[in-house]
Amino acid sequence: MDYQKHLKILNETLELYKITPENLREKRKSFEGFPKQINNRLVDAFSSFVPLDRAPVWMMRQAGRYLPEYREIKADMDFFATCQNPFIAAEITLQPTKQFDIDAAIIFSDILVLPKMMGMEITIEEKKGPVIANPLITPEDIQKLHPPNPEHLEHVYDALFLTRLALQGKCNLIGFCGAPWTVFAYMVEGGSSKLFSKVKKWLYLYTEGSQQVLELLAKESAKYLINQVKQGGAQVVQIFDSWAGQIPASDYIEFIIPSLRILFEDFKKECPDTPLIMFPKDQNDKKVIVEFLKLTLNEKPLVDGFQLDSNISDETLAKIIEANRTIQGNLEPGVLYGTPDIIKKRISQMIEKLQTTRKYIVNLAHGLTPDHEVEKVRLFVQESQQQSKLYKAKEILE
Ligand code: 1CP
Repeated sequence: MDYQKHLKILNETLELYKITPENLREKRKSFEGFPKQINNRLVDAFSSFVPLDRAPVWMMRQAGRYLPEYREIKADMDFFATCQNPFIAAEITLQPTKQFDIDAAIIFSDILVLPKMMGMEITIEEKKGPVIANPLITPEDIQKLHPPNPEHLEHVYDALFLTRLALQGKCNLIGFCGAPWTVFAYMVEGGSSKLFSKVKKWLYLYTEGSQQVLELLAKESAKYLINQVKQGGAQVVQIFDSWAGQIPASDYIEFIIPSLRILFEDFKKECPDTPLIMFPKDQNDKKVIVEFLKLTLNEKPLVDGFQLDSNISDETLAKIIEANRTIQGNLEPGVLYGTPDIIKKRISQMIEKLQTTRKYIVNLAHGLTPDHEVEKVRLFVQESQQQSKLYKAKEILE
């Protein structure tokens, strides 16, 4: 397949740095000094000192099917083929940065890339989403898992490296992984689920086996994130726990947070200065957030910021802000189906509520979906920036 015809944004960078498929790996391994950071708003939103003219803005799932230029590439290539080709993955990552004046790019990949490299046979099917041919059924199946061959993840670091070069410091670059619990849920359920009955059975019946897998995923995810930073050039990392809300807060604290702690600690030992954002979706109980806030290493927080969903309570929010951590979010993505008036109004309400801390990043409460319109997404970005700037100006006057 002639993938090179799809490299519309990346081409200039490849020419500038004389990068070819043959020399990419070697260039990355011997490269020093990324382009100077011109826009560092995302990273600065984790500092208590650097002044910001407005909150940074980016969107979860900003690269994807609602963009015609993404659909054009996808018409030719299978999903994991797009992730595994670093040139294509970088091109797709860059697409929303050309469409919108956003402050961050998130690497185009998937939370299931890691378990795929650990022995799970995963495909992404149209309309169905992820499908796993060999799910974990009983604890004996744990033996099927193996640590990923580090070679097999190098393409992700290559894609990050290419993206960081192409961004030319115009915005920050985010790396990510799935949280152990959410990845484990896919590995057991065999794909998307409504009831999560299989993974709950594992958690409460095969508790020891579950802990074993969660711990293995935590350790491998930490290595993966460290490499995304050190080898690829990611400047911030986010951990997606999309199915955090499937179990009660007390069980999340007892069974899930210990594995997350391993992930955070391993990561922060190697990358103490790289901001880490946690997204415990639908797990808003104050008890859970307090547990996260308690986690430290050498007196520094392990979790630097929280992605908020749309149901965060005022009480939980106050706890996070009081602990001086960054907040990110949280416009309900469905609002972007609405009229310009309602979009503007909801943005204004969000900013009034969340920009009360200087450590604030504008985002949605969950990802964009294929049915979002590009123009409405553009309105979200422009309007959020404008309103955030006005809010800052008002703050200074007062
Ligand atoms: O057909 C296609 O085009 C594939 C659709 C798709 C895309 C665009 C999948 C399969 N993954 C992705 C990319 C992706 N996935 C990104 C890219 C960067 C960006 O945000 O722009 C990211 C961060 C993810 C993360 C991801 N994958 C999550 C966590 C975030 C979330 O949305 O909750 C989850 C749960 C997945 C699993 C997954 N992979 C793909 C799909 C369709 C799904 C969700 C399925 C489900 O609801 O169970």
